[in-house]
Amino acid sequence: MLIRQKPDIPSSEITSESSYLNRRGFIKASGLGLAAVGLAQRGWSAPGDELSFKPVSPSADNPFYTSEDLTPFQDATHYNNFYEFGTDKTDPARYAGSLSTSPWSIAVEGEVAKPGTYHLEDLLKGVDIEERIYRLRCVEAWSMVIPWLGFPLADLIKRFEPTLNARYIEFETLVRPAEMKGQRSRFSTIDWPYREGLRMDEAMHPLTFLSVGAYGKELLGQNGAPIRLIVPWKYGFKSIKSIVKIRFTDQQPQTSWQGIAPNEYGFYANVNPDVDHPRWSQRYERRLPSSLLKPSRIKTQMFNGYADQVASLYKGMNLRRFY
Ligand SMILES: Nc1nc2c(c(=O)[nH]1)N[C@H]1C(S)=C(S)[C@@H](COP(=O)(O)O)O[C@H]1N2
Ligand SMILES: [Mo]
Repeated sequence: MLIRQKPDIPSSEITSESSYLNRRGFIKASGLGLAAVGLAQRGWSAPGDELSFKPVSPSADNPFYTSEDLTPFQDATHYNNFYEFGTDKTDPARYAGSLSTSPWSIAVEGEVAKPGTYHLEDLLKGVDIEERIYRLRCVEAWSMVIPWLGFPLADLIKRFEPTLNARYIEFETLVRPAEMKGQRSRFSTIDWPYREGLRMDEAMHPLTFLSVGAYGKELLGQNGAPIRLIVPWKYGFKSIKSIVKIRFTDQQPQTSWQGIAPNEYGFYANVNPDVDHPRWSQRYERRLPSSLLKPSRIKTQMFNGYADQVASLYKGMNLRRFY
């Protein structure tokens, strides 16, 4: 999957949004975007390495695309939530570099015909990495637009052959206090591992994505290397990072944030401007980068703008009760 970078592009430039877009043009023009070098040859080990991928098709009716401005790489990688590395927005960028992501494996458990522990390289063998430009909105009312790289979660789920009892799917993040500073803190509110879950139909929905990269490169630690979930119509906390376990169950899993404050963070967590968080409104969001002088305040959209695709999943449900 490695694209050898042309030496005439200085690496200092690669991180800016405009050069990312230029490089996309470059990749397309040279045909490199689809030139794959086998993953097995190199493992899946180096956050920040170039990735080859199928670029998103920029058409107005493509749900995997938006024409909104991309969040600059610097903001997307330096304003993060990843409590395993601390609770400050700048902690993940500062401390996630200590996480070693190779080797990496994912345990698959519960209601499936093919449980087991799978090496990430094996899971990714032969997988076509595609690009999707998705909004991600944090429950704290900021949002970003990020060119994620990855593949549909549904493609992976099918390979494990869930049984008819598999009504929900639960995810867990790595526990490794030696490399995750936040897990060593005595003041941590989270009972590790970080846990999240989806209903099976949400998990199988074509928008639901497993990301292994962003901005043309393998994910950086702070964004959830080596593999994290993206559920673009839900508040960001559902999009669990650095996944090491997937469990299929017949019962709705208990999630980390529900455990901390069930009246604030529901299981569904669908973005909904009409349902306030108990401590703040959800009507508006700050699109990063945002500052006091330029707050970039925009209206939050129902289901984060993905209502056409997902509203039918919740037909007949009281979205105030199932928040
Ligand atoms: N394991 C784990 N995953 C996590 C979190 C976390 O603290 N730990 N934070 C969540 C929250 S609240 C948000 S908003 C998104 C942020 O993703 P980003 O930093 O890549 O933008 O990650 C989510 N995934
Ligand atoms: Mo969040």
